[in-house]
Amino acid sequence: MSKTESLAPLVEKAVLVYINEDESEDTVVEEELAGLCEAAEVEVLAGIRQRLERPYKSTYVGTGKAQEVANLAAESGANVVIIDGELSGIQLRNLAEKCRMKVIDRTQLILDIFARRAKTREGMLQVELAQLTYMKPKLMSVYTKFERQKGGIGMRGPGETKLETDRRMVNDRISRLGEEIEEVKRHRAQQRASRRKHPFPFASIVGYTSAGKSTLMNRMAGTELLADAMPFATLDPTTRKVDLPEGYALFLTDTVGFIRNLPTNLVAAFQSTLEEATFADFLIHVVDTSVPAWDIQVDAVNDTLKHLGAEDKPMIIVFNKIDRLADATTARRLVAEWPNSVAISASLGTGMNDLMKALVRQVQDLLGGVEIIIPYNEQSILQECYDYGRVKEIEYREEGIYVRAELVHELAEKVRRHSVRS
Ligand SMILES: Nc1nc2c(ncn2[C@@H]2O[C@H](COP(=O)(O)OP(=O)(O)OP(=O)(O)O)[C@@H](O)[C@H]2O)c(=O)[nH]1
Ligand SMILES: [Mg+2]
Repeated sequence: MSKTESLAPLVEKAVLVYINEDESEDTVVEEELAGLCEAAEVEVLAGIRQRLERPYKSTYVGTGKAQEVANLAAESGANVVIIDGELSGIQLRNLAEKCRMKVIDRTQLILDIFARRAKTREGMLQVELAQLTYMKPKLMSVYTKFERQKGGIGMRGPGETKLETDRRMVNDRISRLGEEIEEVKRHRAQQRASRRKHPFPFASIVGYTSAGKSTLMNRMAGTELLADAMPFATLDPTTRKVDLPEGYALFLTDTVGFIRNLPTNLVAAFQSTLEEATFADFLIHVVDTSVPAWDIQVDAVNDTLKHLGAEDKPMIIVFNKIDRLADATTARRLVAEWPNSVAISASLGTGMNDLMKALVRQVQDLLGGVEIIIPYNEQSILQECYDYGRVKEIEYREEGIYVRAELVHELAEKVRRHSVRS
C-alpha cells in the first residue's frame, strides 16, 4: 500500500468495531484502540461491539451486525470504519462494500502510526516492508472486485494481467527492501561489535508501549528522547553508555514498544528493530503499574520475547509509575512477589537507587570473575584486562603475572586457559 492509500492527512472520523468475547477485557481493548486512534490522529465518533468467539469468514461480524455498523457509520458522519482485529482480504472487501467507505483493521492502524513515526532509513524501510507484506495476500480480493466490474465470461481481463504484474512488482520490492534492511543491520552489527570491545554489558529496555521506557532511558542516560502518552512514540532504537555506582557501566538501548496481538508478519517486518533485545546480555522489563490490566501487558511482552528467541535472558522487572498507585504497600507487595524486581517512578525519579543496585548486581553477575597467571611473554593480555574489565589484584610472580579481575564474558573465555587451578 502506498502512503497515499493509507490514512490521508485530513481528519479521519471513525466508528470502531470490537468483537472481544471476554467482557472483563472491554476497558483494556477500548482504551488501547482509542490510544492507537489518537496516535494516528483519528477522531472517534462511536463504537459498536459483537461478542464473538471467532470472527465470521465473510464479513468479520455477522451479516446483521455488519449492516448495523454500516448504518451507524453513515448516521454518525464517519469516513472510516476501524476493526479491532485482523481482516482477511475478503472480509475487508465485503465490509467496505457494505459500509461504502474505507475499512481498516488494527494492523493497518498500527502501520499508519509506524509510518508517521519512522524517521531513520531503517525505520522507513521496515514500514514499507510491513505495508507490502500486509497488502500482498489481499491483492487477490481487491482485484476480484475489479474483474467483476469488468464482467465478461471467459474474458482474461486486464484485471488478471495487472494482478500478475502487480504481484511480481510487490515481490520484487519486498526482496529489494529485505536486502536494504540487511545492509542496515550489518551496519548496526558493526557498531555493536565495536561496543563489544568495552567491558560493559548490554541491556535492552523492553516493555509494553507507553510503559515509560523512554522516560527511564532519559533519566538514566540523560537523553532527550520523545516520551509521550501516545503508543509507539519510539520506533528506532537508541543506545547510550550509562554509568552505574561502584565504577560499573553498561550500554543501554531503548527501543520500540510491544503490543498484544501484533500480527506475526508485522513482527517479522520489524524484526531488525525488535531483535535489539536478542543482542542484549540482559533485559530491563518496564511495566506500567497504573494500567489495571498490566499483567496482560506483561504476558504480551513475554510472548513477543519468546517469539524473538530472547525469553531466556536475565531480566530485571521494573514496576513503573508507582506515583500513580493509590498506596505504597502495593508497590512493596509487587516487589516482594516478583523476583528480581524493583518499583520506581521514572518521571519522578523515585526508586532509582534500588534500580541502580539491581543493575550493579546484574552487571557483576555478567562480568566473569577470573584468577589467572599471565605468562611474561603474553603481557598484552594484562592490557586487555585493564581495557575490557576491572583488575582487582595484581602480583608479579616468578611464573607470571597473577591477576584477579572481573572481565566481560568474551575476554573471560579467552583467558580461561591461564586460570589458576586450585
Ligand atoms: N505518572 C507517571 N507517568 C509516567 C512515568 N513514566 C512515564 N510516564 C508517562 O508515560 C507516558 C509514556 O512514556 P514513554 O516513556 O514515552 O513510554 P515508552 O515505553 O517509551 O512508550 P513507547 O515508546 O510509545 O513504546 C508519557 O506520557 C510519560 O510522561 C511515571 O513514572 N509516572
Ligand atoms: Mg519510547
